[in-house]
This record gives sequence, C-alpha cells and structure tokens, in this order.
Amino acid sequence: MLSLLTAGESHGPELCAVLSGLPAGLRLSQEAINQELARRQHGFGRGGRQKIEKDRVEVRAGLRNGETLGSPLVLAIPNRDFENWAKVMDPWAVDAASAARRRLTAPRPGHADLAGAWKFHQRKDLRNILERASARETAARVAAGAVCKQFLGVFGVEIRSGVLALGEKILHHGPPSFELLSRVQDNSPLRTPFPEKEPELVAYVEAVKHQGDTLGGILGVVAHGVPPGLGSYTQWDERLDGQLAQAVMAVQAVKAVALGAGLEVALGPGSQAHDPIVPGAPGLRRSSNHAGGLEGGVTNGEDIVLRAYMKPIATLRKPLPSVDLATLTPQPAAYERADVTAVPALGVILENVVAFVLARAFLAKFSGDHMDDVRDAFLAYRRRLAGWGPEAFLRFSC
Ligand code: EPS
Repeated sequence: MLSLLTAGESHGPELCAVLSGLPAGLRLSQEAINQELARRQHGFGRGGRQKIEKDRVEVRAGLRNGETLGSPLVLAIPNRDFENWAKVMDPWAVDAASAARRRLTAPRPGHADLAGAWKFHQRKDLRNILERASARETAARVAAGAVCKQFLGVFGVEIRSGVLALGEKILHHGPPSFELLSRVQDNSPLRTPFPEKEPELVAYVEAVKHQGDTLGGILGVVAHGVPPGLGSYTQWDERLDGQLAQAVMAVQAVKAVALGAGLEVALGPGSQAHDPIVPGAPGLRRSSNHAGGLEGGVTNGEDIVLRAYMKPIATLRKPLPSVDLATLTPQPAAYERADVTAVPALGVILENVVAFVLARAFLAKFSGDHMDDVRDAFLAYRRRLAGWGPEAFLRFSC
C-alpha cells in the first residue's frame, strides 16, 4: 500500500518525505516536482519567509536514472533559513543565548502551542511545538504529491484548484467545476478563477495586514479523469470520501470539508440531490454531479469535487489574550514573522494531498510491482467496462 511519512522542523536543516509503495518504472521529472513546490510558495499575503526560501527537491533514495526502483522514495527539501537559525535549531547543541531570544512562552490561540505543550511536556519553550506544527511541513507533502500527480498523469488524471472565497469576499457559490478551476492562472496574485477581481482582493489583504489581522477562505479542488471503482463501500475505512476528507482536513488550518454539493443538498429534497444516469456515447454518464464523483465511498467516473474551509492564520500581529506559561500571568500571545493569508498556497497543497490519496486508491485497485503491471490491470478493467462504463473513462486512451 502506498504510504507517506514526512519529517522536519520549519527552521531545521530540511524537510523530508518518504513515499513507499510506488511501482518500479515510473519516470519522474524533477522539474515537475520543483514546479509544484514553486506554485505552493506563490501567492499574495505571504510573510518574509517566502523571500528566503526557494524550495527545490533533492532525492535521497528510490530513484535511478529518473525512474523509480520500487523501493522507498526519499525526498528532501533543504530549509534555506536554517543558516539563520542554526544556533537556535542545531540538532546537537543550541547556543543558549540565541535560543533564549527565540523562546516563546505565551501560546497563540488557534495554534498547536498550548495543546502541544501539555501533550509533549514543553512548558519552557513553545518553539519545540510550533517548529513541527508549522505549515512549512506542507512543502514535504507537496513534493510527495507531485510524484503522485505524475503517476496519475500517466492514466489521464488531472487535478486543479482555486480560491472561491477570501475572508468575507465570496467569489463563487456552490461546488466548482473543472472548467471553472481551469481558469485559475498560477501567476495571478491570489489564484482565483476571476483574475479581474484580484486587484480589489489584493487591496483587501493589504488593509487586513495594516490592521494586524489575518484571513482565511474557501478553496475548491477538482480531480478530472479519475477511473470508476476506486475506494470501497465494504469497509468504513476504505471509503474514499472519508479518506479524502481526512487528508484535506489534516492540512494545517482546514476546519471543514465538503464533497460535491454536500453542503447544499442537506437543505433540499432527494430528487434534487442525486445525479440521474443517462446513456452516453459510449457508456453511461450523469446529467449532474452533485455527488462530487463518489457514491458509497467509490468513484463513479465523474469529477471529484471538494471544497475546503480554511481558518485565518493564528499568528496575529495584534495578538489575542494569552497567559505566560512560566508565570501563569496574563500576557498577549506570542508574535513572530507570519503570513497574512496562505489561502492561495492551500489550493496547491490540497491538489497534492488529494493526488496522494487518489494514487493510493489507484494502486490498491490496479496494483503491480512495475508500471507495466499497473497499466495492464488498468487496461483490462477498462475493456471489461466497454459499453457500460462511464463515458469519459471509456474515451480515454493511455
Ligand atoms: C508558519 C509561519 C511562517 C510561514 C510558514 C508557516 O514561517 P516563519 O515563522 O519562518 O516566518 O512562512 O510557512 C512556510 C515557511 C512555508 O514554506 O509555507 C506557521 O507558523 O505555520
């Protein structure tokens, strides 16, 4: 089974990802991974850190001559900022005076600081919590997801994302379509499907920054060309809708997830909630996709459509009340350099965590030690569905 572990602290030497269970013979592009890493770093509203980092992947294991070997793939992303933090973050011996200057003792409401301090017995310095809780970790998930995207690309799966709301500014109501998200330009400041509205949104972010505050928002993610039959209704933890929700919710600051028209259908009758089955050419198709591509936790060949709801960044320049853990007296929450909003980056992160979950489900159904085995299994399945499978799936040739 495909599995992913990440490691690394935000200001430590590097981040890494161990992706295990890939078949041998998958040709990878280093540039494609670096491109995903650069997309994640882009976006208006980020703090000074993004000017320091220029994330690039290095491969430590599992690849030879650009092809996977079937062994664990180990990816590393060095933190450029480490050279500024070496005295504070050195794995063996920190400089006491430098570490004291960077010590945090007033937990930020909304961050992992306080719960983490209780859990890991770290009352003296919250840095031991926040370094790993930091959303910098998502760079490792994106590097691994970029590999999964390349795997899925062999079978015609494409994933897109875009910002549907930034704070109170709602740009699109309801679930997004693949076509809508295809309008997002990666080099636009906020990665919305409506570039003409972005100058106004940029001014909004500036105003919020000026107030010492932060912003969240709503993201849309769509996976197109996903074969039917991934996931399973036969066991609760094999349901792909649950696995997707888990992976999306597990990205820092995501507080809610909706599949398809999941929010809207709860308020209406069944006749408007479900998607009629009609003859296609060839095969079958749906005249709507309220289900968001999954029924019974199994893909049905329609686009997988997700929305994620992100809370505003918890590090506030005008901090909320907190308590100094050393003295237990009131003290404003700690503040250090942070983003005003990371909503544009979240879309890229979600594309990549969704890619991991889909690649894992794909390999569970079409398993094989080499890409040729996977391809054979995929094509045999498609032949079996000839005439009555989903229209889009039957039209695809790989
Ligand atoms: C983060 C705080 C900021 C962000 C960071 C996430 O880092 P720093 O404390 O170094 O300024 O920039 O995100 C990244 C570094 C990144 O690459 O996404 C946090 O506390 O979660």
